[in-house]
Amino acid sequence: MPALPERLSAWLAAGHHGGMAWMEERTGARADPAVLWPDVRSIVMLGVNCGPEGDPLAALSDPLRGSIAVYARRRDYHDVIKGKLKELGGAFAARAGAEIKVFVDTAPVMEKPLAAAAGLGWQGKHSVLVSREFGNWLMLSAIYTTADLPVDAPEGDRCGRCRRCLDACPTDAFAGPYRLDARRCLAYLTIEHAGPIPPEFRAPMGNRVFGCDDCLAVCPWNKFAAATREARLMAREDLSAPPLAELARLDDAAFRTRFAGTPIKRTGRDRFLRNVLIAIGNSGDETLAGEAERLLEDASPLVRGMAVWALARLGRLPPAPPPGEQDLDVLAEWDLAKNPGAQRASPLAGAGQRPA
Ligand code: B12
Ligand code: SF4
Ligand code: SF4
Repeated sequence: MPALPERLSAWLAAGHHGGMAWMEERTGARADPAVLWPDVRSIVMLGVNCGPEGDPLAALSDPLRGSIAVYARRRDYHDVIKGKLKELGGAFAARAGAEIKVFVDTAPVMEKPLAAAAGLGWQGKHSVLVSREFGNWLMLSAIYTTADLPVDAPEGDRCGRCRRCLDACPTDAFAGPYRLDARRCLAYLTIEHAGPIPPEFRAPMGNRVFGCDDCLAVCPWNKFAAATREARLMAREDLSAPPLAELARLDDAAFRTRFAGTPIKRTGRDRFLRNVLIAIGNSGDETLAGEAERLLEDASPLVRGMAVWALARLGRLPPAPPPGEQDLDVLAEWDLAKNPGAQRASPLAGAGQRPA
């Protein structure tokens, strides 16, 4: 994959990774498997079908509920796939008399271009791997091995003139076909981004409280996709479209209990509540204003700040901050709510703006 080091460097140089500083580390190993493990001779790329049971975007049309990305409505795929990989890799290593290392998601491994090179599919214009058989719903993993294996032919690009994924993006996150600016992507903003979500992305977020599937769901190649048959990866009923009023009441302990073993635990309670409050603001439903009012007194400044935004959007913001409010970021939200034209004082302001 000769173009890979240059493409990774260009993505990082453009700042498209935003605050994911871990993407800047071990770039040599990420772009070249032989730097990660000098003894590697072959890579076996695997995909597990995580296809949804119904319309993946159905939850977007109910503003009183939170929309959670398909991959997160169930048990954490890292745990499920790691177990399968160890089993498969162990059996392979014993038979081949070779060494192996297994990876799913978290190592410096570029899983999409590797999977494309191995013939599992191609990277669509949204950059995700598309499979002719499974559409957009494969989760990827890798077995690196010292065994010399025959090489499969790569899959060619089958996007043609289609650009549905690019046009469907609610935040215009693509700098061009195949080039995602993560700073504008709701999957990044709702999951990886730590601080307040820049104001320009709050309304387009709608009710997405964890991740986003829009660019995947509109792809015409999903017509061949089927729901997952892996019982441990089937959607949990209580995670499919939970009521916002219920989510807004989670304290730390309740958050940990409810989302234990799922990908959602990654954000922690405060970041998740930040997202829930934005969804409440976007709901247009005043019956949810009481939840946001209560959270004006929350211990987390991140949560208090988004409660201000939600109440302003619902037209229910009190005339002044609670007397004890001293956090500068929260007070900046009050200023912004009272004078929508004013520049945010937070150092994170503009973090999501695409450079000219
Ligand atoms: C960082 C990361 C993110 C970031 C950045 C996403 C991104 N596109 O890079 C954020 C948080 C935004 C994210 C979001 C999502 N992610 Co993610 N993420 C990753 C991770 C950890 C690394 C990806 C990476 O290396 N990015 C660096 C960039 C430079 O690489 P790239 O995307 O391949 O970019 C290529 C193109 O730009 C291309 N290119 C550039 N110019 C040109 C020009 C032409 C002509 C061509 C052909 C190509 C081309 O070259 C680059 C190198 O191949 C991988 C796991 C892993 N270790 O690989 C999961 C992974 C990509 N994520 C995954 C998923 C499921 C998602 C979400 C769908 C989750 C959700 N529902 O909310 C969204 C999808 C958003 C999207 N459209 O990408 C899956 C994708 C599975 C698949 N079938 O491909 C992965 C593989 C995890 C896994 N183990 O399954 N993710
Ligand atoms: S995941 Fe959502 S926000 Fe991110 S690029 Fe795809 S459509 Fe856009
Ligand atoms: S929606 Fe169209 S352009 Fe995007 S990945 Fe699918 S086929 Fe390619």
